[in-house]
Amino acid sequence: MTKMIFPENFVWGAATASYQIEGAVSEDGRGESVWDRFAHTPGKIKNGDTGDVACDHYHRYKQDVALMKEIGLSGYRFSLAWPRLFPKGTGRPNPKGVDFYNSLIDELLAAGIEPAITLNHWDLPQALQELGGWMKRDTIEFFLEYADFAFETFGDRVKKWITHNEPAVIAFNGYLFGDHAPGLKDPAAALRVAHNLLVSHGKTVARYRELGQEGEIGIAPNLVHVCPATDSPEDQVAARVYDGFQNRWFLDPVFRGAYPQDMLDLYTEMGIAPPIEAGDLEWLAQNPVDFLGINYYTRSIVKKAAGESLLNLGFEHVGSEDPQAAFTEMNWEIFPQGLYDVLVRVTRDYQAPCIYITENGAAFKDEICQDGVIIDEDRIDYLKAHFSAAHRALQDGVRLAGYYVWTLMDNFEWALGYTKRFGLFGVDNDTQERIWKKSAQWYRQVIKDHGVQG
Ligand code: IFM
Repeated sequence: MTKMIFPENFVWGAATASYQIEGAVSEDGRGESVWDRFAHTPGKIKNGDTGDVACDHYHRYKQDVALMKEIGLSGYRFSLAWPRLFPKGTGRPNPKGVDFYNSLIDELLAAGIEPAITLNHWDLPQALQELGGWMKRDTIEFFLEYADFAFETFGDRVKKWITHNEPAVIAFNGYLFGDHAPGLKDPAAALRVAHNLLVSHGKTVARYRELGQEGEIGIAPNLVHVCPATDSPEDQVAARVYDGFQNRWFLDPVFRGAYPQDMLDLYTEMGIAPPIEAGDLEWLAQNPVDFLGINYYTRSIVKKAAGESLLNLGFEHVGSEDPQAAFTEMNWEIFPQGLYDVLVRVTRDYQAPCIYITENGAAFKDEICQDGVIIDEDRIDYLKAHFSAAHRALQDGVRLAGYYVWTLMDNFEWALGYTKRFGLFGVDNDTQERIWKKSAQWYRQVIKDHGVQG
C-alpha cells in the first residue's frame, strides 16, 4: 500500500442513525415511529429484534462521544429522531427531546467534533404515517415545519445538514419490496414517496437559505456502481435502466431539476409515474445543494431479466464471476473501484460542487477477540481499499471534503436486527459494554496521520 495523505481540513468522521442506536423509545415523551411499529410487527425483523434499547445511546451518549474523541474524529454524523422532537410529527415540540440533542451537540463541540445532522434517517412519526406518511403531500409541509424548528434550535452550533438519508431505500424498500417500514408492495406508491421526498428536499434547502443560516446543506443518496453483466445490447439496456431506477431518478432532480426522460417515459407507460405539480421540480432546480453526500457500499451487476418481477423494469441482478471477488457479511461484493467510479461520475455528470462520503463501511463476523480487542483485519482491509479509492478520486480532481465511516458502533441493522455488525466499536447487547475493535485503533492512526503512511 502506497502512502496516501489527505488534505489538512479533510473531515474524518463516523455516522449513525437515531433508531439504530438511541433506544429509550418510550422515554421522556418520545412518540412512536414507523420503525417502532414495523419492528414490533411479528415476522418483520430477524429474531424479533427491535430498536427499543438498541445501543442505549440516549443514556450513554457521553461515553460514546468520549470514544469518538479518543479516536480523534473531526466529524460525527447522526440523525434526529423526528418523533423525539415532535411526538405526533407536528404541533408542539417535546422539550426533553430538544434537551437531549442540545446536550449531545454541546458534548460533541466540547470534544472538538463537528456535528452533521441528518433530518430524516427513516423514523417518520407513526402519527403521520396514519395520515398517509410520505405518500401524502401534507408530509412535505410537516417535514418543513420540523426542519425549520431544527435549523432554528440547533443551527447556531450545527453547520452541516442532510435532508434525507437514502431516499431510494425509503421509497423502494418501504413501499415496493416491503422489507422496511411501513412494508408496502406498491410501485406507484413507491414513486410517489420518492417524489414527495425529493420535493421536500428542495423546499427544505430553500427554507435553510431563507433563514440565512451559515452552513452547508445537502442530501445523502445511496449510489450504486452499475455494471452490465455482459457487452450484449440487452444487458447494456438493462444496466442503463437499473442506473435510472437507482441513481439517476434521484440525482437528476437534485442537480438538474428534472427527472431523467427515459425513466419518466417508462413509468408513464406503466401507469406508475408520480403526480408532479407545477413548481415541484423548480424547487429543486432553484435550490442547489452545497454538497452531495454519497453512501457507497458495493456495485451491482445487472442483466436482462429472464422473468417477471415486482416492478418489471427488465433487469435482474447477478453475482460476480470474478474468482477473486470477496464479500461482506451482507453478501455485498467488496468493490472499491466502484467508489472511485461513482465519485468521478457525479463530478463529471452532475458537477457536484463538494462531496462527502456520508457512509461507507462493512459488516463482518468479528469473531476473534484478543486481550479485550476485536481483531477485525477484514474491516481494516475494506476501509483501507476504499480510502485509497477516495484518495485517487481526490487526486483526479473530485472535490471530496470528508469521509464518515459507517458506523461508530454495532447497532440495529433494520430488518436484519442485531445480526450484522458494522461498527468500529463492538457492543455487547446484554451489558451495553463498548468494545474496541482493531479497526477503531487503526482509524485513530489514520486520522492522526491525515491518511495512510504506506
Ligand atoms: O445501516 C444502514 C444505514 O442505516 C443506511 N445505509 C446502509 C447501512 C448498512 O446497511
